[in-house]
Formats: sequence, C-alpha cells, structure tokens
Amino acid sequence: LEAFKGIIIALYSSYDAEGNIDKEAARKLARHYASTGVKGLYVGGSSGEGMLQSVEERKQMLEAVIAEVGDELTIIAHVGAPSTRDSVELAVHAELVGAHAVSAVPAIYYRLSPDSVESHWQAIIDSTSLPFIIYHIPQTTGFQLSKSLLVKMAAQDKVIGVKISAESTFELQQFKAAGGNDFLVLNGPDEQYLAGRSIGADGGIGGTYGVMPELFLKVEQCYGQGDMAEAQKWQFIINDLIVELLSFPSLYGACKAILSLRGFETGQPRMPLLPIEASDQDRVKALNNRILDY
Ligand code: NAY
Repeated sequence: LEAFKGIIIALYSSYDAEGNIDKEAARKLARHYASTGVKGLYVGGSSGEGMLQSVEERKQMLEAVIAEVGDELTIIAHVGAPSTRDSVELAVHAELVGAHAVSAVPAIYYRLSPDSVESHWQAIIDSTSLPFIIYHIPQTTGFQLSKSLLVKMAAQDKVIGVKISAESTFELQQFKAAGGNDFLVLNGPDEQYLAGRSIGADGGIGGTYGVMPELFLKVEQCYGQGDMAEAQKWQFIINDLIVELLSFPSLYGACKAILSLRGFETGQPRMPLLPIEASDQDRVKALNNRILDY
C-alpha cells in the first residue's frame, strides 16, 4: 500500500483551444509532476472533470498520463460515472492500459439506496483485478456512505481504501478505525491536509496540490519528522492561498490559469464550470507570484 501513501495530485485535464483533450499537453504536465517528488496522480476525478467528459475522452486522458509517467508515479483512474455500464467500461480500459488502481464515486444524479451504490461499486470491482478506492464526496453526490457499508466493502481484499472529501475529520477517523490498519484513508479537503493526517489519513488526493505540490510536500515532510509547528506553518500558508484560489469564478479555472502562466497549457475548465476572464488575469498573476515566492 506504500505506493498510495503521500501526496497524490488530482490532475486537471488538458484541453486545446477548441476544448478537446490535448494528449501532448497532458503528458507535459504529468512529466512535470513526476519531477516534484509527489507519489501519484488521480486522473478523471472532480478536478479532472471526468464527469464532464465522454467515455472516449476519459480514456484519452488516462492513456496520455500513463504513457508518460505510468512507470514512475502511482496512477489512480477515477471511473465514476452516472451509469454502471460506463464505469465498468472505464475500469476495464484502465486495467488494460496499466493504471495501478481504480476509484469511483457512487453513481450520480439518481437518489440511490445503499444497495444500489453497493451493486454499482461491486460491478466495477468485479470487472478488473485492480485495487479499488472508494471516493466519498457527499457534498456533490448526495450519498452519505455509512460505516456499515464501508466495512462491508472493506472486507474485500480488492477494496484497499477510501478517499474522503467530506469535511469532517471525525468521520475520517471513524472510517479509518472501521476499515482497520491495512485500510487506506486519503484526505480530500486540501485545507485540512494536516488535520486529516493527524487524525489517521495516510496521505491525500487534492486539486490544489497541482499548483503548489512543493508546499504540500513540505507539510508532509515536517509532519513525518514530527515537527508539528513547522507543518502547521505551511498548512496555514497553503490555506491563505486556497482562500484566494476560491475567490475566482471557478477554482479549477484559477488553477488552470496559474498552470498556463508556468508554461503548462490546460485550457479553460469545461462549462458549466466558469472560465477565468481577461479581467481576472492580473489577480491570477499576483497569486502565481505569491505561490512561487515560497
Ligand atoms: C478530485 O477528485 O479532484 C479530488 O480529489 C480533489 C478534492 C477537491 N475537492 C473538490 C470538490 O474538488 O482538492 C479538493 C478541493 O479542490 C480543495 O480542497 C479546495 O477546496
């Protein structure tokens, strides 16, 4: 499980000027991340806009990333989709092209019973021999994962962990305890990385890591050395930067604009996520400089 512990970047998707997947740009960004010291990449999740892409586009993004850094970084393919059929197709593809694990949110849109979500996840799990990581993000899916369903899922060898984007560290601790020692818990809210780690998370998967991986690596390093004061200092710096990132029309748009300033073109986020306007550019530049100054 060591390959899944630590800083895993929730990768933004790369689009060209027409808004289509740009495989070359995705490879360039993935290559850059491989040089930073992070553990892995989470492809096609919330930050990766998997839910806004066709099955074919999601496959293209994953293939580009694995072709470039599949031997160097841990690659987790998010295959969650509104339909089980699409999720299974994506999972089968992920295994075929060499992903190290698959992960999925509950099927979205319909208000589903726990039995339905369980069957959905089970179909994905059964479709490959890859490890599976549950993605718990109730604020967007509306599905409240219960401890009992978590325990039931975690009893299978293939289910190696859960990524928790809910903001309760209490729940995180409870899920960790319920899953047992060999069960991974990955922190979702970047603002609470250190809090999550302190209460049981084995690492984290986050979107804002993509514009400041070095700062999250500092938190992780200081925490690992037992230097809580220093770890906290860096988390607080990160949180001020996240507040600023969240002040733009869309968080993903702001992060993508910052990457563009650094020479990594990923295009605008897809509608309905709002683009960054020309009038936002000065503020984006100032924020980018602030981050680079650390
Ligand atoms: C994913 O799948 O993209 C993630 O794991 C990222 C989790 C992010 N949550 C959402 C809803 O995007 O990184 C966080 C989030 O962007 C960050 O905490 C800022 O609020």
